[in-house]
Parts: sequence; structure tokens; C-alpha cells
Amino acid sequence: MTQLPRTWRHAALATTSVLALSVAACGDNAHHHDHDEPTPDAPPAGPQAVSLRFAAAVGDEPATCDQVFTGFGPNADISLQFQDLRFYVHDIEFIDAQGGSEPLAMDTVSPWQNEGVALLDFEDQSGLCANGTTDLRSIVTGTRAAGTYTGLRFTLGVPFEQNHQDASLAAAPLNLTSLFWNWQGGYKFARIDTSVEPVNPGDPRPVFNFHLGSTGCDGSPAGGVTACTADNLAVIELTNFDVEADQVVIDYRELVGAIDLAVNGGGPPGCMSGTTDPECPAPFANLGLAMGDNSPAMTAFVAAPVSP
Ligand SMILES: [Cu+2]
Repeated sequence: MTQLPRTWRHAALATTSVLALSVAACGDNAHHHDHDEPTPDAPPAGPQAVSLRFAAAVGDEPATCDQVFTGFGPNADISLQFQDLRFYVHDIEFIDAQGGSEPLAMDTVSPWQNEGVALLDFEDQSGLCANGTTDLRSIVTGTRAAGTYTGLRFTLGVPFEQNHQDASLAAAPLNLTSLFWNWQGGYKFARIDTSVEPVNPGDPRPVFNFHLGSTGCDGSPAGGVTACTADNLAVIELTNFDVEADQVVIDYRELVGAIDLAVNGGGPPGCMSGTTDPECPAPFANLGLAMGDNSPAMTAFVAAPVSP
């Protein structure tokens, strides 16, 4: 079992100002001809092929279906196993030091990427993940304009225009009925389900299902959906991210925090994006998603160096 390094969390420091200063220092000084020569490792001028890496973790450990994870809940005495661990992303952008952004032109890669939407899949149908698929997917590939980028932004979920269709007729990766509610609600943008170890062996296993998706959507099956009161599309921004060295990690411990995963306080067990479900405000806040008029800080996704 590979371990994520304990020092994986980046300090949010801007390290690009030194580079900007050294470029500015060349100025109009005509005597410094050597500065005009291209450096051997200058980035190519044309579009760059990019492979953006994702990972799922529980603290410092990779999140997998075949393992028990401990230390959850308000008393840190809840243990659990995953039952599902998949999510969609779109609108991936790389941010430069000036705050500008360049989009990732996503490749078409069947069955994972199509028309700008990608599926990340961290369940392999083992253990309690019987509802899933054997294949795994942890990258999004595409091209971007050449340049120097310091940050990353993407949206968790499916764009509105593609969210309200018939999953049984859609092209992959939007063809998975296990990641679909119905035409009105659309897709489960993220499906991260866990099963809690019972206190007494043999007792029922409480489940904590986290299904993120749009709610309050109007329309009719014939006319389609025109709007949702809560689209619940989380824009995730990582201010210090190097695609060559780093990966995007969703940390389940950060997602659920210290809430009691073993007791259903109301609504379906876990959070299915219901506006009155008492298990929703915590994970929503940790994704930076407002519920009501709050504006929480996103903590569930972090940038982490890829282990050598
Ligand atoms: Cu899978």
C-alpha cells in the first residue's frame, strides 16, 4: 500500500514573484545579449499535452474499496468502508501568476472523457463497491496553451446543458445509470458512499451516502429543464498547483469532517443534496458550496505532490 507523504499539503505561498522580477530586471539593457538566447528548458510555443492527475484519500492513505478506515465521527470511534467513489469534472482551467486562465481542451477518451466532461473513478467493484465498475480512472487528459501556470480551477459536476438528458441514451461517461437520478435532477455529480462498521458484529451497517447534484429543477419530461434553484456545481480552485509535480486529491476526512456517519439525523442516510438534510451542510461547506447565504471555504480538495 503506497502512502501519501505527510508533507503533501502545500503552503499557500506565491513563489512566482521572483521569476517576474528577474524578467523585469533585463529591461532595456542592450548589453545583456545573453539574456535574449532561449534557455534549453523553455516551454514549447505550441499547445502542450497535459495529463492532470487526481487521487482519492482518507487523510494520508489512498481511499480504496478493500480497506477499513478508522477514526471518524465526533468521538473518532467510527470505522467505515467505501461503497462508491466516483465524480465528474468539467471546465478545467490553468491559472497564471497574473490571474489569467487558459482552459484545458479535453481529449475525447472513451469511456472516460467526452464533450468536455470527465469521469474520475476510484472504486474497482471490490469489497463493498459491488454497485460500481472494475475499471479505475485517475487522470484527465487534454491540451493547453504553452505558458507558466501557478494554479488550477475546475468545476465538480456535469454542465447544466448536459445534465438533464436520458442517461440510458447518452454517450460515455454520461451513460452510467448508477450515477444518474432522473431527467429532472440529472446526474449525481459525485457519488461517494460509505458503510459504517457496526459496533456489534452482525448488526446492520449504517450507510452514509453522499450524492451531490442539482436540486429544485423545474420543467417537464417533454420540455426539459430550464433552471434549478440550486445547481450545486462546486468550483474548486487550488492556488498553488503544478501539473507536472502535483495531483488533485479529494480527502474524504476533509469532506465529511467530524459529523456522525452512523446516525441519520433526517432525510435519506447521508446527504443526497437535500436542502433540509442535516447531514448536508458540512460536506457542502467543505466543497465550498453555499447552502443559504454562507460562503464557506473549500477544504475537501487539496494539491499534493505525486509520490515518486
Ligand atoms: Cu470503477
